[in-house]
Amino acid sequence: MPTEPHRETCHTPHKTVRHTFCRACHACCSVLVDIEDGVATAVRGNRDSPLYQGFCCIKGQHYADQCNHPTRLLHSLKRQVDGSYRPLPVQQAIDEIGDKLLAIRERHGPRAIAAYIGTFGSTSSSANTLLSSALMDAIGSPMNFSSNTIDQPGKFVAAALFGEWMAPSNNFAEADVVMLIGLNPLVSMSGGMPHTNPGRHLTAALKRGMQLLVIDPRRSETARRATIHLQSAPGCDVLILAAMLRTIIADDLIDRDFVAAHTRGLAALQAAVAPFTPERVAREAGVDAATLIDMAHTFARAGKGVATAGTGPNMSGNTTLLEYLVRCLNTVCGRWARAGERVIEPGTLSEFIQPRAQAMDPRPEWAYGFGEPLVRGLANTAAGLPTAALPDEILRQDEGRVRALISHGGNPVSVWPDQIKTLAAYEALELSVQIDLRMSASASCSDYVIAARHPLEMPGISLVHEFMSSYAPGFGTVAPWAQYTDAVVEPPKDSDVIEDWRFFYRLAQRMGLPLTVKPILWAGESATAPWPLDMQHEPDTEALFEQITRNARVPLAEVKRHPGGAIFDEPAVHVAAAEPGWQGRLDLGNAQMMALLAQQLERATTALEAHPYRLISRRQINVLNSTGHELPGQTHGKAYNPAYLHPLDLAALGVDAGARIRIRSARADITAIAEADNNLRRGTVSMTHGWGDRLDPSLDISEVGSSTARLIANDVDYEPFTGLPRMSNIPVSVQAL
Ligand SMILES: Nc1nc2c(c(=O)[nH]1)N[C@H]1C(S)=C(S)[C@@H](COP(=O)(O)OP(=O)(O)OC[C@H]3O[C@@H](n4cnc5c(=O)[nH]c(N)nc54)[C@H](O)[C@@H]3O)O[C@H]1N2
Ligand SMILES: Nc1nc2c(c(=O)[nH]1)N[C@H]1C(S)=C(S)[C@@H](COP(=O)(O)OP(=O)(O)OC[C@H]3O[C@@H](n4cnc5c(=O)[nH]c(N)nc54)[C@H](O)[C@@H]3O)O[C@H]1N2
Ligand code: SF4
Ligand SMILES: [Mo]
Repeated sequence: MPTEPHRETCHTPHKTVRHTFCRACHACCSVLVDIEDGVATAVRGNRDSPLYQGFCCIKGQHYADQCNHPTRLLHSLKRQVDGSYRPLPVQQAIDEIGDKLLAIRERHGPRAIAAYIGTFGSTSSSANTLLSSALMDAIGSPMNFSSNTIDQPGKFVAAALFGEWMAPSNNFAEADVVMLIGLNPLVSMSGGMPHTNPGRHLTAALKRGMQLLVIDPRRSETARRATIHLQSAPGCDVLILAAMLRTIIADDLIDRDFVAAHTRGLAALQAAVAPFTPERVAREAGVDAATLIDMAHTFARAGKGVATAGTGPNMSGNTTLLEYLVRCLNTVCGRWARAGERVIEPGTLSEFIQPRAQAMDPRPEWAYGFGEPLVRGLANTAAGLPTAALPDEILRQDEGRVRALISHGGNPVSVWPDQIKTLAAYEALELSVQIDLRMSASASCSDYVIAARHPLEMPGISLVHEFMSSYAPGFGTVAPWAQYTDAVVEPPKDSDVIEDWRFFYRLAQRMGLPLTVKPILWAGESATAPWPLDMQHEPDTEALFEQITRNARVPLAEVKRHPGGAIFDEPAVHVAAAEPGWQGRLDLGNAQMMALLAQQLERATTALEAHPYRLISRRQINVLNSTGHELPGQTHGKAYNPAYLHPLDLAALGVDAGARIRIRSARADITAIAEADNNLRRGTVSMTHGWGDRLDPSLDISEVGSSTARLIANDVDYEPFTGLPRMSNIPVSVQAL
């Protein structure tokens, strides 16, 4: 075949296709990566995966762009006296940080050192959070925070107050009904439906007759496919759940056998929900009472199913009470797996614990706070330390204050509630370290920025997706899937980037601290003993993975035999019968929860004159919190987060779509760009968080977006157990500019 002569001398790129899984979120989608000359050029779904069936969302499709992006950090940086940043070798950064941490510990004690782990601390590699926690233990500091307590912390505290069923909730694969209270899994891949290609699983489930019930002030992507959508006013979910419980109990639709055998407190619950008549609640929530009753009946009458709540209502006040009532609803309807049933998702690489048809008693001490008290009387709980209290711990005026912060795979300045206070806290820190891929807002406020390896440059195990099923009832997927991946590319030439966990390891080496790793477990008691690391010879990631998975149901070596991942459902796992003489019971009538519920009808529900709108949270498919804003292919060039309002509200305000508006809360005001959305309930303003991530005031909001974190006060309207402030359902006013 004739060829053009100049082509012959031209370099032919070496192309390969590799299996891996996406670590841009907890869904761990199985994907294929095109690699040309050692550079990842494209990512797409793996059609051969029976679970994901070729799914790869827009974030995953741009995973290579994130890795190769010109703004990607390829060297660690140190802030200079004039505020500029200069690159330095990562080992030098580690040595300097280690020496400074030792000096701070020496002068002020270990508690002066805090760590914060964000979303990507855990998704980027399963070794990361283990090593950062081991370092904090070795330092002797309890101040180990995570994004869990600015998310849905009530899930953990409610479980502590309610008790836990020691087998899974009903699985989506067998559900006749699913109730979603303020979550939008078709966008967020969160719970209520499988996080592994949720759209595909939902279509199949609706086809087989499953009923989808959605409660959301917005006709969300998920609500659009619902059998019944209750478009209630934000912040009314506790009232709605109480009314549903009242209806189900009054109409005798409860699972009497399950309730009698495994619970206590039904009478207390029945008395507590009595005042919550559907008519009264419907008035408060601005919905139709008949629809509310229909929804309760549909949920209770179906054979199997599950109710689950998301970030929206959790952030609208009362995260613990909300999650407690969700547990009550599932339990009175008996939505838990029974003895002899096959466990649909028993976990693969996580430590295997035999599910049993029995209830674990409540552990209220995990809810009421333990350990050293923090500001506002907050403390550690089953959900972890209250992250919303950390800025105040840094800003404390006494000797006990926090002086150093290591932030890893999270972005405090952009996403912590109360940005004004967070910025002040960063100013007050003696040492701030940010481990990141790019110059995020938090990086630009830190003394040291550690350039991390991109996940495509690191081996990985898909453990984080397995943890979804133990997060809360209704989370998880429909099969035990696991995947191992090697690093599919090497970091760019001349770069100096580090696997996150090695940063913690080498920091410990520099500080002369031996590290002992504790197993990760989200539910149950671990049988895996902590293991000490060899501090002389740095282990490789493989060796850590071997350790982490050593009590797994399926050996890591077996998972590695399937480069594209696989379903590991043999041998089947069944729910075992209760242990003889077992006494544990779930508590439907916790006195404190019942008392808190009684206060809910009395609360002021009328919108304040000054702040007639409610700002509600949401997520968007193409970015993850503050990540991905810099990738034009991903944002389609729309590098901001609009403030969505109902067209009639826009008209009433005299605001055109695309115009600038001022949104004012009791805490602060922000400028935003208005957009019309007739899917919204009137009176709400729907916005994503994490935007405005570049702090340069010369940038226009159309280039960076608007920060909703500025509108939040972290110390006014917060939940007493977890310290979670109001981060949705925020009273605001809206004005044309
Ligand atoms: N108003 C309001 N506030 C909210 C919420 C809300 O709904 N409304 N949601 C809350 C919730 S649920 C959460 S979880 C938090 C999110 O809290 P965070 O996890 O703290 O925030 P992210 O924006 O996810 O931060 C991710 C950071 O990790 C970096 N990163 C991305 N990929 C990688 C990687 O592979 N390795 C490393 N080392 N770094 C990486 C990104 O550049 C970014 O700086 O925000 C909370 N804040
Ligand atoms: N694409 C994408 N996926 C993500 C993320 C992302 O940023 N982008 N973030 C990840 C993170 S950190 C998390 S925690 C999960 C969260 O996942 P989800 O909990 O599903 O979060 P959202 O998608 O924001 O859906 C929350 C819904 O609650 C509604 N809502 C707001 N306030 C209220 C209220 O008071 N009551 C009721 N009933 N509804 C209300 C909103 O309109 C919205 O539709 O998503 C994860 N997945
Ligand atoms: S859903 Fe999550 S894991 Fe899957 S492709 Fe999108 S970002 Fe990646
Ligand atoms: Mo989250």
